[in-house]
Amino acid sequence: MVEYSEVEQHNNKKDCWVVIHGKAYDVSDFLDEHPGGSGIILKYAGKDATKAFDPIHPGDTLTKYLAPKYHKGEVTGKPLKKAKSKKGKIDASGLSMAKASGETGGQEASAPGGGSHAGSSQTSQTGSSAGNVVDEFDVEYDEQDDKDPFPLTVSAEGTTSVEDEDEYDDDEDDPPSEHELKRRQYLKKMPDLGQIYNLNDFEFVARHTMEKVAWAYYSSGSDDEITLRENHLSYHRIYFKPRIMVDVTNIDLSTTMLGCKTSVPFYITATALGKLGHPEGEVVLTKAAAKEGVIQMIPTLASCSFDEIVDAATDEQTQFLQLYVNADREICQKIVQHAEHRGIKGLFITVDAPQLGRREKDMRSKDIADLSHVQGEGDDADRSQGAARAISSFIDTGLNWKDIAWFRSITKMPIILKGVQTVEDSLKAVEHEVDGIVLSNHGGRQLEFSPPPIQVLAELMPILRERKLDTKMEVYIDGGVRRASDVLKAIALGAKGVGIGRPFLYAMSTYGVDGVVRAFQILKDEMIMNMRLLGATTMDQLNENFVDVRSLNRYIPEDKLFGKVYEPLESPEFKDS
Ligand code: 173
Repeated sequence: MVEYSEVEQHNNKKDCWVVIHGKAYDVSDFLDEHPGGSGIILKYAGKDATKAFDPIHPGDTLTKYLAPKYHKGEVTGKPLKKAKSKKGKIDASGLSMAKASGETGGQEASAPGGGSHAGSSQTSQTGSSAGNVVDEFDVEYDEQDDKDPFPLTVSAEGTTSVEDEDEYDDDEDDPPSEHELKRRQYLKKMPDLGQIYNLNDFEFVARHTMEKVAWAYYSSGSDDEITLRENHLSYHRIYFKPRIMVDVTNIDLSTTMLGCKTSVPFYITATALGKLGHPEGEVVLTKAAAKEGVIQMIPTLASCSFDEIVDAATDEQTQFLQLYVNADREICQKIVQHAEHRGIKGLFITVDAPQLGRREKDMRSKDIADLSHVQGEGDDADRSQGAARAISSFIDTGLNWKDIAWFRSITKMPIILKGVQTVEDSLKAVEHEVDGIVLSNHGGRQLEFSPPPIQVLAELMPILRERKLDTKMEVYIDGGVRRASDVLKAIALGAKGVGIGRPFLYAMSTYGVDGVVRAFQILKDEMIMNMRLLGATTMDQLNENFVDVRSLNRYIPEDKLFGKVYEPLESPEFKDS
């Protein structure tokens, strides 16, 4: 047993303890070895680091990597509280000072736990100034909605609060930010799941209810996010060529991927850090996938351990593995062979991320520079690294075509390159006899101006067919998919399956397993309808004759006048009370 007051003494670089899940650990000797750098740990020196730790580290990390002598035992007592401003209120003038000194977005670094499932959060503030409260949600509301259901007010003393609510949790170190107060209001008034009609609705609810850091991490794209947007918008430049007078009574959505049967032509693609969105992490997706017969690709950088995710699956379920290739090939081999042993049906090697892209939303929200409480740590902390960049340092920048032979030598699993972005590399992949490729630009999170995958697919498939190479490997695609019509366009153009990432994360982060199941059902529903209206009853029947891609590379001017009179679709409403 250790007293909390004792833990609080060990709060510097030479002598650093942290509390994780109620236990104290001495991490002083480990600071310099931490793959994410020492700064992120020092932020929690002498404090509870559980919320930052959980999304990034599988449950067995501490027992596996920290020798028993560093385990200091159960912690008793409570941390000394910081002085607070008035209960339920934020001192707005204090916040504006933080902003003036450049400390904007001073979020707790990688504070985990988002969505309705998270416990109380621990965020500091975005700036605002007394008498002139600017809230990001207000701004968004101005654009999208007539009325902000949870307006912020500024009182005479210059304090800010959400109307009618007293939201200060006594267990919190710091007063919650305006943003955080508002998020909690939205959380209480979430639309019922029945009010969610499409995948964008999940995204809308997620944007308002997820913790800021989690939302920033999931939603961000690289640079100006042009590729992120184009991934989706490019689907709009493809039209269908529907057939009439076809008996469409029975529709079959099932297909195969790498020889494995699946109920639908889409799969859950790999996305890192699931516990940022939901405290149970990726197993939420696994459970939902089991209910609806959807294939799941397990990420290397999941919050749950690989075995936890495999253990959560039923015997009938199919899972693939996404692999970030470790520069240490021994580790890499162990991961791959363990996956094969556990029944993984495909190895998806990520090839578009020798370095992580600059994702500025993410970087801003993960400012780890707040080291003011740590002795000996000044203003020189590296502010540029989001958690993702920091934990990706193991990825082998030397990965190249010759390595495929090595992978072949260590596994019998099908090998698929994930992140192919050109026709040229697709043809090279055939030459190297891989079993498949995923046309992908990592959801617009890596190279800005990498082409939209659907555009590459439309260019690639006729070439593969002409050279009789289309049967040599399976072609998958991901990025920007939000509707079943997007999925069907890709299948018609020749994709074997379509990966969907963020929408399922948003469904998971907002409504848990039920949310993800509903997301699957919405897509299935849309797909059956689309198939009937297209005049096709099975995936096999869909081919390039069902789509018109002539507009894919065409600039379509905006019609401003029409834009003014058109009434946009609505997002689900948060409840009044
Ligand atoms: O896109 C990502 O964020 C990603 O793939 C990643 C890579 C390394 C660490 C965490 C996430």
